[in-house]
Amino acid sequence: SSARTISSAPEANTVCVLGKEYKRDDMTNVTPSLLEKVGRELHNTKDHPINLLKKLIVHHFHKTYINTAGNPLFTSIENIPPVVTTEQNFDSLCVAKDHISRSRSDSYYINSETMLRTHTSAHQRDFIKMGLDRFLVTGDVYRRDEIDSTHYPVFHQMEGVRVYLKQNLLPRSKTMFEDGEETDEKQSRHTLETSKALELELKTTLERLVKYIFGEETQTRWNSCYFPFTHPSFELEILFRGEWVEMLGSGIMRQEILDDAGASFKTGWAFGLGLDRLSMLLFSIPDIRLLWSKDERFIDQFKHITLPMLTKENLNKKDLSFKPFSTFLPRCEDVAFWITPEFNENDFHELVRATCGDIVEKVELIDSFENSKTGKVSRCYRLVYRSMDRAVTKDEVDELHSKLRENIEKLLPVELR
Ligand code: FA5
Ligand code: MG
Repeated sequence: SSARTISSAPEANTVCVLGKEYKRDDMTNVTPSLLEKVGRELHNTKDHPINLLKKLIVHHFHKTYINTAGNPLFTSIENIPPVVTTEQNFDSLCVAKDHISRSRSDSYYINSETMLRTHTSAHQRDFIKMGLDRFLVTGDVYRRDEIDSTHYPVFHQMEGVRVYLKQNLLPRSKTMFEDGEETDEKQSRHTLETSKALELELKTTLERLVKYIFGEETQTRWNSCYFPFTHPSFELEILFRGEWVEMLGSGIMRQEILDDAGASFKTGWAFGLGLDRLSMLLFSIPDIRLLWSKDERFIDQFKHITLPMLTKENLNKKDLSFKPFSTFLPRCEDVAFWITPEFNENDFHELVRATCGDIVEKVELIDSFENSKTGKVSRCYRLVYRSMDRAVTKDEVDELHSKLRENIEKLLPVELR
């Protein structure tokens, strides 16, 4: 995430996104606070849960699908900026001109031609056109939504696409195509055999992925659903701690998309997987907003996690759970004293706990020096007062801290400064 995002003043007639100026018009609805998130790229942020999950999935595809020389068949594309044309996000995917997802109340527009992608599907056609047959595209996506513990206007998706020549899907059949009728099971141009073969490949691939992430015994179920760019379409849910959780949308790619990509003679399937909620399940993160935290107490908890620790064999053995921390502001107070040889630091910590309880989050030695004339040694400690569940008042901290000073004077072999 090297590009800096600067949001223009609302009255300016341009808007700056990832260093580029765009003309505002009557569709523009991106806000400065949203634009601050563009360029964060949590999926490319080292040690971030979304980055860990992305790497885990890419690793699975790379080791499972290889050619005879042992090289990965899927290309992973991870750095495509989220600014796309409305043509890429909607038209290239057969989304009708009056589909609700196009409205200003559902999507973020930079102007009437340019927007922040609402899904990674926006790149399907272009990468097929470039000649790729198997690829994954990971990126940040944007939708106008409320903010609560499971909804955020920015989240992350991984798109997966696989397209086939006849010899790779139906080597013994004469054709993948017919001039027929669309039914619940197939598009008009696909034979039923083609549609069923694609469905089987799609479902097998995705069930294998889920079992790799969550374990062999994971229960899954497929629901049929609707997307303008796939038919038939399927949604995959997994049973996680007794609850069915939606994991991805998928389906057989509309043949019109392949036509547009110059690949009419190929057929394919695609899926779009949400990374945010899955990473929350995997690491027991209770609130989606934590994913955006710049507090180092968040990212620090994931620094020790390596890919082998995330594989199914290890998942249940290792404790990967996120440990909640307070999001209230801290109040810091220092205490300094001259110590004697009898002073023991653990006794001091114990006294802090006995006097103040859990409200002291941290005790840190911030200064220590020896007076060259008297030979006395001074120590200064910083106490961080903070509660897990409420804002702590200044009066409360003042009272506790003076009580602590009293107790130090009374009970420890030190002289307060
Ligand atoms: C899509 O975005 C389709 N582009 C997926 C697709 C791709 C279908 C290719 C067919 C072929 P949907 O809006 O359902 O579909 O989102 C896909 C996944 O993203 C969901 O299953 C969910 O895991 C995740 N997701 C959707 N909305 C949110 C949200 N507000 N917050 C977090 N995750 C979300
Ligand atoms: Mg959905």
